[in-house]
Amino acid sequence: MAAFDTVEVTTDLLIIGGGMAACGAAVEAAYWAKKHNLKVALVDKAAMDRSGAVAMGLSALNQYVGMKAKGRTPEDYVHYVRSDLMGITRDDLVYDIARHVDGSVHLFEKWGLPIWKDKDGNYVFEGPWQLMINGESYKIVISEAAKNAMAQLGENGKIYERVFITEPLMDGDRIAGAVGFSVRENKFYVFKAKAVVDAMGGAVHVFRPRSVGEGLGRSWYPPFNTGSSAYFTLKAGAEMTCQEVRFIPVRFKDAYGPVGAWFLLFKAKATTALGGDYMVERRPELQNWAPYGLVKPVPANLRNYLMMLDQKEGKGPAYMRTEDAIGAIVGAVADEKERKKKLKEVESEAWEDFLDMTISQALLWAGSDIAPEQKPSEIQACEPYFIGSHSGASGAWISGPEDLQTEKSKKEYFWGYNGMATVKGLFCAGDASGASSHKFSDGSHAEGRIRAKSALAYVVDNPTQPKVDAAMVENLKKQILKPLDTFAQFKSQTDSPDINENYIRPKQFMFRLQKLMDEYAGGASTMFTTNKPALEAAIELLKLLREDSEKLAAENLHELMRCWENIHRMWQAESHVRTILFREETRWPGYYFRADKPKMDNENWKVFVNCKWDPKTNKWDVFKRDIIQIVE
Ligand code: SFD
Ligand code: AMP
Repeated sequence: MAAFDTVEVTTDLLIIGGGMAACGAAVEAAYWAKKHNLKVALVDKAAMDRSGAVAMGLSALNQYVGMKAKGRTPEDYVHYVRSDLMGITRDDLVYDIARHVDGSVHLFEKWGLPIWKDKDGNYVFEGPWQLMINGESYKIVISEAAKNAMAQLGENGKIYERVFITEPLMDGDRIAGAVGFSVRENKFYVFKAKAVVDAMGGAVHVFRPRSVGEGLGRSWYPPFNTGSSAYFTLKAGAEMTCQEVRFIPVRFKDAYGPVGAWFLLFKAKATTALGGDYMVERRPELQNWAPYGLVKPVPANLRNYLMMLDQKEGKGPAYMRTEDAIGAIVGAVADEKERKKKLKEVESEAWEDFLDMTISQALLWAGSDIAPEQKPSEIQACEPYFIGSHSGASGAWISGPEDLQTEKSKKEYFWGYNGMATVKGLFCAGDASGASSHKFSDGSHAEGRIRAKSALAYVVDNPTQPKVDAAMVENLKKQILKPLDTFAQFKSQTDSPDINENYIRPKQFMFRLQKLMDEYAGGASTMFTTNKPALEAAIELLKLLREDSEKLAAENLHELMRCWENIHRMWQAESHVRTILFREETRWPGYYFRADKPKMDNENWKVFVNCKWDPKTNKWDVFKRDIIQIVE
């Protein structure tokens, strides 16, 4: 076995991840930890300044309730989220984030994030709930605040970067910490904690991406988030929810530039190649998805679906009519000099939208001679992603806040600590927590703050350090480092290191996973369509893949991380396949279609589908949970 030092860290609260939710958790944890003289450790697989989904920056804060500025209420936000998710949402969780999110936004501004203002000093809204920002350095601003807060704790606040967390540590039914390894030096980390906040983001590259060759890593969602959140909760034995609710964004083709600013701020329309506006021409179809199809805005999956209907009839590709939108904005200005000024202003806003968060889209525009004021740009549905914080909903099933529960919901939605999974001491935020969509970057930060506060309340109430069995840790260490040994043992038995009957390298393993998910579980190549036999075939193939995961091989630390990323993806995949198989209806056309159950069935399926893997029996359980309406 390769020589690895074991580094042991004992803390009260462990925050796993360094993204939006984790940074929010760090800020709040520092406050409560100082008050109670407790220790906090944060661990990120990357460098916090540029880690996670916000690595490149963002161009908007997508959740701003505007309680003071607009007089809106968290109830209003719950209504929006509920219909966008076709009725499947936890009112208590969405409400809780909505009542705190404005606070996070105001903190961001205080920390130096430039939010657009109009001439009267009011925030510029992109759409009803979204604020425009100059967001290239968004993540750095957020990470700096988290680091400053942790520094206030002195020796009691520690940040570990470039440490990849692989497995949870358990003491019976209580979380006891986590283990992982440095991606830069031969060090195996054992974090012992009384409570853990899981905030490792969602998952991409579970399905075969549209990008090929050198472009392979290009996807909308960041390639660094690989299903670790879901793996961690599943392996801890926690209940998951909405694992079927994947997200498929429509984006500018090939470089995945965002469309929100075009649709909402610039009021652009999209048409298919033959010129029809599918949102107008296909409107009668929305009746079939009532009541949700009839609300405004039309739910994100139905917007996708109407476009896909045109494409299925061979009317693609689809185009964002950027030239018409810019023409309309500029044309509305009467004075010629002012019109020219307006054109420059809109052009620069259009380019900045990409430069703020998807730089490669600006490069693609430049490289393919696209001037948005002159010609339209192609848009396309991406591949499926797991991102519970955006318009998907996958994640752990967590306890809600006590004060929002009704008598009925309290029995189902509350078990002691706000945001705790069904495993004691394990808290989840951001993409890691389910059924609370549309929290985006700033709502995830707010949720992280909420979680840290209740996780530390849990620590105060449960001050004993859980037991960690040394033999179990040693076993985990062997298992986690095994791919390095496998490669070292067999590498000379081939003249091509990629092809070897004794092992499989992580990239080939990932291709196998993506191919089976794409072909059997409703990927892009099947227009997101699947059915019962196809899903059953996927489960069989996943079983074989899991057997072969024992033979993963890693040449170095970086590849070792790749091995574990793909094991995490595989578990995310299995929970997804089992859940879409269980839900015998099509509720989110545009995200996926069950061709054998093509209609929405509110009578039987207006429920959550939850799942759980039992660590003792190695068996999956998939079951229904009631939706309890809390907000009228
Ligand atoms: O509009 C491990 N999102 C947008 N939100 C907005 O508010 N405005 C926008 O403009 C947004 N746009 C957008 C968005 C996302 C993406 C990918 C793009 C564009 C291209 C959504 C938000 O970004 C998202 O909701 C939040 O970031 C979610 O926060 P969180 O904390 O759940 O995830 P994270 O920020 O990605 O952080 C994850 C962290 O975990 C680390 N990590 N650490 C240790 N061990 C492991 N095994 C780990 N695995 C992962 C990561 O390094 C990271 O620190 S728009 O275009 O849609
Ligand atoms: P996007 O860039 O697609 O991630 O969108 C950013 C925000 O705008 C998200 O809150 C989306 O749900 C919302 N959005 C994008 N396009 C539309 C649209 N056509 N109608 C309503 N909301 C939209």
